[in-house]
Amino acid sequence: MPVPSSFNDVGQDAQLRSFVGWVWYEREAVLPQRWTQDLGTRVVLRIGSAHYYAIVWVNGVHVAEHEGGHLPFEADISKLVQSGPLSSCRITIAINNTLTPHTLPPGTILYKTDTSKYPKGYFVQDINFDFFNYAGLHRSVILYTTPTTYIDDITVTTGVDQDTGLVNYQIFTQGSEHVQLDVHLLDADGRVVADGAGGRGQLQVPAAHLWWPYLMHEHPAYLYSLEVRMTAQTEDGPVADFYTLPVGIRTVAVTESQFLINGKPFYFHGVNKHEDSDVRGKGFDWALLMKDFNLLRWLGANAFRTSHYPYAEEVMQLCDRYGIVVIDECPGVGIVLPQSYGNASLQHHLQVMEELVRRDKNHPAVVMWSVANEPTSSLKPAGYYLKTVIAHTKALDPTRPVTFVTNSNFKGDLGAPYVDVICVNSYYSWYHDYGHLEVIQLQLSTQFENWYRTYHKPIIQSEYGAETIAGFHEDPPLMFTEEYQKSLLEQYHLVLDQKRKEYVVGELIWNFADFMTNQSPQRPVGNRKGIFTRQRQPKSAAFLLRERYWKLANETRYHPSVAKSQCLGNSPFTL
Ligand code: BDP
Repeated sequence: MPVPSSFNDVGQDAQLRSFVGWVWYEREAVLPQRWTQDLGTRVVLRIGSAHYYAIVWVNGVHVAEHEGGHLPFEADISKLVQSGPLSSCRITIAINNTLTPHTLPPGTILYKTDTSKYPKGYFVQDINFDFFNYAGLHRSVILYTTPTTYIDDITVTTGVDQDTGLVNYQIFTQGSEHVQLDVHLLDADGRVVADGAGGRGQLQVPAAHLWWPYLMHEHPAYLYSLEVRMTAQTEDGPVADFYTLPVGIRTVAVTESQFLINGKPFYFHGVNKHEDSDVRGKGFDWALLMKDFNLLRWLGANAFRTSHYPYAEEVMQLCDRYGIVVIDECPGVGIVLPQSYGNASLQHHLQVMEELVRRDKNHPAVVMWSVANEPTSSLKPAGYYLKTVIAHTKALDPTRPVTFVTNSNFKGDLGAPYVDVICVNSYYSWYHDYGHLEVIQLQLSTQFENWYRTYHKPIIQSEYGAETIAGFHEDPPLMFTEEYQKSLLEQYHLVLDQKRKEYVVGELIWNFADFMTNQSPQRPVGNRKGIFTRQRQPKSAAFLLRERYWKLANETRYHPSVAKSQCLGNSPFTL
């Protein structure tokens, strides 16, 4: 079985495709002698993503267990590989994709006991989310080394004072109390612009280049490099560790009606995505990733939401580099049953947010955390649950707003009081009043007005869209045709254009591309609401959105003629 890849679509075996239970991966790696003989070397096994529950052994010895399919985990395996003359290392990973009411996402195993209909022991995995539960080793498994005294973690937060950039850093080391830390901040040309020393401090960058979103500024996504050098005297002699972290200097803030980046109003015009493609399922693939980024840039999209789980780290790194703004969502999708709001679920959800924030906190592209998608937020226990997860996330990261994405009625939503931005999904003229495009404007205006009147918080239309089979055409538009998708979007845009002048701060289409789901009578080989096909070819709506997004980019672009310190040409962006 190749890694990284989902196992489901690689074979020709229908049973493997829909398999629920334990699968086993095993691989022998030969390590360099220095790793196995130098006791000052720390050898680490890192697993980028194993969906869903994983148990790991090295040379037959249990080294790690991890719950949750979309975040990395690691194990220090030094002792195991340095204990004998062998330089080989047998890595065994058992993975179980079973989802229960307490996993994230949750699911239920339904046992079918009617023996007149089902064979003995028959069960199915039931889920309340709309994407295929691909499983396996979705991201790379790597072995790496550090010295035994090493840099374990860095937290960077940034601020701006007039035109001085402020970079606050905190460095955590392991292995020795007596370390020396030297810090340098380098600009994009490699020139040192600030120095520091010690485990925490603030670097000041006069006339700083700020990190701006794609299309908001002539020079978006400016990145500095934070170089951290650790030296220590240990029993085994002097030790050094070195780490470089890209740093974007930017601020994020939310008012009653605006989302501000670097103090300027930002309008999210972008997409919801999935990690999903032919053959590899949710397996990481550089070529696919670059294609997606080229499509996003072609489209003029400045943002996406990681619906409905954290994406690969490489995705986040590219967002930093290209200036694509991210709403970073955890796998809290399909939380609908009352059993999924108990203590076991809550505790796991808090743990997942800790892992997510630890992984993604330093990405300037990440401007907001989303703790869930469409939970049953009108259920009584949901209020305390969402309040607790949001408060915990804010405590972990006080610098970013927090939200969850709702499809509940504004009157009964028990989580909305705790979010910074209202993110609302609606499918007018698709799941409701289907075929009746003429009701969209009224229903959408009412939706926005209700939410704003109740909460006085900025609103993002976090999903809207229509199922569309590429190549289906009917005019006047009929459901499932490219014409219908386009017309539906146009109706939404008419209202968005009014409300974005007031308090709507973004629109994210559902979905960037067609994706695989469970089989159902509503899903013709997956969800077809993509503006691109699963093979990343455009439907008509992609051209419509492209025109709109570039127009929005020109309108909402920050014009620095008002800022004295920067000077830009006035030429608009062109398609
Ligand atoms: C929304 C969900 C999303 C679905 C979409 C749809 O958030 O995951 O795929 O509906 O039905 O409610 O297409």
